[in-house]
Amino acid sequence: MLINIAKPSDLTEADVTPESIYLSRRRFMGGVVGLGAGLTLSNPTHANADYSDVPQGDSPAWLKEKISGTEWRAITPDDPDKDKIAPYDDASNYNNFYEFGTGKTDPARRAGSLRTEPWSVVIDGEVNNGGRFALEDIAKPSQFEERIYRLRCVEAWSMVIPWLGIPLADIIQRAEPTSKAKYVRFETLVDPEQMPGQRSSFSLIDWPYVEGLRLDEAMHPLTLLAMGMYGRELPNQNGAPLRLVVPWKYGFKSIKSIVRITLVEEQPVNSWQLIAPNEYGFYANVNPEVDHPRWSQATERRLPNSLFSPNTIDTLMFNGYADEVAELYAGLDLKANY
Ligand SMILES: Nc1nc2c(c(=O)[nH]1)N[C@H]1C(S)=C(S)[C@@H](COP(=O)(O)O)O[C@H]1N2
Ligand SMILES: [Mo]
Repeated sequence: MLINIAKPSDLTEADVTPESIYLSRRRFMGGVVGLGAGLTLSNPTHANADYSDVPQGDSPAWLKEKISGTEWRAITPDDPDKDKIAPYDDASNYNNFYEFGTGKTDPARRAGSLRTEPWSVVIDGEVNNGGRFALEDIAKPSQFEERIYRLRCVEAWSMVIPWLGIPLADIIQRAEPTSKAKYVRFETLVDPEQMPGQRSSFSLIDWPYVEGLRLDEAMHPLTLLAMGMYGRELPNQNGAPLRLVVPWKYGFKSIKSIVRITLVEEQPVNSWQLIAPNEYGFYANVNPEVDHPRWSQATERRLPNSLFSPNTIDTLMFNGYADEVAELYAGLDLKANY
């Protein structure tokens, strides 16, 4: 499969428009931006995609500048009626981020203590061009893009979230993996002073929170390093200033507040695998046919919902991204490799 994502130079002026103009224009434009085969794209009038009420955060000037240069050319889920973007208030107040507590509202209440500036990321392991890089230098050479993706948590709820960021493949290519590099391992910050969940002696997780991808998954064009959402920087509770988004996998793969990216030879063991290996695997591809030992994965609650309108929908294979990613797993037993 080849996803032909247009280069900035291929885009017309209408495709690369500052946010403010874009936001007012987007509701009136009908055209479909022509990108390559495979990806379901992109009606710029995607239902309820209006971020004008979203409060702006306070991020450094370089990040604001990158965000205003975003290609507002969303790669979207394919059903704009059903796949409505979650209101910002839901996406930023119903979170899993155990570094700030295990309750869904703990991260929004407590993540204010995280200092995201300055921030640097170590890129090391099987690479020729590793080191410690300021976030700004990681972001600078890449074009920011918007990606409207479904996020499906293994707990059987989901949301549609508009992310901003850069393909992970950009970063990995620049690091120049050696021929031994087969997997990518990610780590979240460890700092109990800033992260109250890491001070709790009852914590399940052996910090840092760790995740991993196979190198071909990491290089896949859908795999995003997000630095923003809803047309602004990431709120801390969503993993500021840098988090992974892998839309065809359960949400726990999408590790937040990343400080280290290591190219490795062996398959990394992720935090949830360590805690309960019979419940959480390395792959964690969304799959309605492979149930979690304690609950079914056949359906999900699409948020926002309510008691009177539970909004239960069928879960899709690979979270609806099968056309793009199924061939990564040709020949792999998805029941054994959950
Ligand atoms: N470091 C870290 N990353 C994490 C988590 C976490 O607890 N710590 N939770 C994961 C889980 S279970 C989910 S569902 C998503 C939630 O992302 P969101 O809060 O932005 O919706 O983040 C993932 N990334
Ligand atoms: Mo999750």
